[in-house]
Amino acid sequence: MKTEASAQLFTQAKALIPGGVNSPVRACRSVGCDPLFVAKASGCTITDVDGNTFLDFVGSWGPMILGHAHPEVLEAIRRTALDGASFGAPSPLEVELSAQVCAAVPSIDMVRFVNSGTEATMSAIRLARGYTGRKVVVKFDGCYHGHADSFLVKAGSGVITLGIPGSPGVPDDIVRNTLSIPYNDTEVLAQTLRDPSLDVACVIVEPVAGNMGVVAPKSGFLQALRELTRELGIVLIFDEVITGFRLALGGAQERFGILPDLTCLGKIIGGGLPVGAYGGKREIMSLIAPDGPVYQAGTLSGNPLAMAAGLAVLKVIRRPGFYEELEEKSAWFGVELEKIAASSPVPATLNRVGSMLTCFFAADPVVDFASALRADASRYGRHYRQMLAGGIWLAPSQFEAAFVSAAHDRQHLQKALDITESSFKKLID
Ligand code: KE4
Repeated sequence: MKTEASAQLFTQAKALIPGGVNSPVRACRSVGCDPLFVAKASGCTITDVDGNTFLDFVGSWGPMILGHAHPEVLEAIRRTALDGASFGAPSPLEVELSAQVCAAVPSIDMVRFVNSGTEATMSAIRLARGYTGRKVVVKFDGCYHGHADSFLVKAGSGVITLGIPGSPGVPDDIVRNTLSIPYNDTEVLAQTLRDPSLDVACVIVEPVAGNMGVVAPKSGFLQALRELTRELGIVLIFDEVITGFRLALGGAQERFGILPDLTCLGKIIGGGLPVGAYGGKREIMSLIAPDGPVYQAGTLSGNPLAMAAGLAVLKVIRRPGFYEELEEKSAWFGVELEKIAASSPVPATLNRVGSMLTCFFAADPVVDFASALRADASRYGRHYRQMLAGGIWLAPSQFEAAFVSAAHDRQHLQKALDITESSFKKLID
């Protein structure tokens, strides 16, 4: 595979941008190769600057549920751009998108748009602390909520991929007010939340974890979380930056029937443009400035281009049968992958929820961070490189999700299965 143009760009980039990338996991450090630079993408196909094409199962880490360059999304951006890109003043599209988000997500009465998932989650915990007057944030090992100081404690995604224990630069008193406990462990959860020495403001959770690889909530885990936080007056925050509008129109909270107090969104609602959002009960959201004293702001928040892209995506995913079709092909793909994993010469296990999935190179089920860390990440690196050589674009980390989009058809998925099967056979040491 020709990679000269990518290599040249990477050399230039490394002199200008830390690691040559604008987000660490893209550097492909954990999968033992240099990153390929993307020239364009359409549907489920990505083309790099050397002209190599790949079937994309990263989807820009989740936003591209429709596939890339969807005509209705492009037209919405093009048309809106003709009237200006950003005003720093209210405009109609943000009212329209907020109405659709509030109508779609069961727990959201009011919503505030920001520019990234990190902004959404950092604002949500500030709001929870302001609402309760308490300090401690409880998160779960292996979950990732963006790079705000409070979250870089036993975090997933790029933090674990690069083996960064936490992050230098995060003051101890910040870390002291973040408790990270095992995902799916209701006993430790109850002990922690009931500990009288802790003044817990909120619990933030990925209702389906995507950042240690995909890990589903055990039966009763989310229910226990909801009941305990309600009993103890703790704000329950669902970080649905990945799962929002992915697992159902109403996200994981619709799929599992558990309503949090606050929800964080991102990725899909921006259609590929920078958008995050946080929302929830009116009683809590009304504390946000300028209605209330909890401050949060943003120059480009709610900008027309991003709102137009998000509206175009929601218009497509709200069409009858969209989620049923996505679920049906993802389920078929998952069953076929499980068959390949079961007959694989090396230990492999598949976790899938809806159209998000991870193949762990592990012999035992992966149900939390500790079991995810027992996966063979170096074997995943070999698999990654073999899949890329076969034309399949996977996440450059064992601790991420792969995504099926509306643009993947059975032929695309069958090709991915064939390449996966041949890659597994070559993983024997
Ligand atoms: P951003 O600030 O990257 O938009 O969102 C942070 C975030 C918050 N919550 C969840 C559940 C997330 O998954 C993320 C970001 N996801 C990662 C990939 N798993 C972004 C990819 C990257 O860091 O380059």
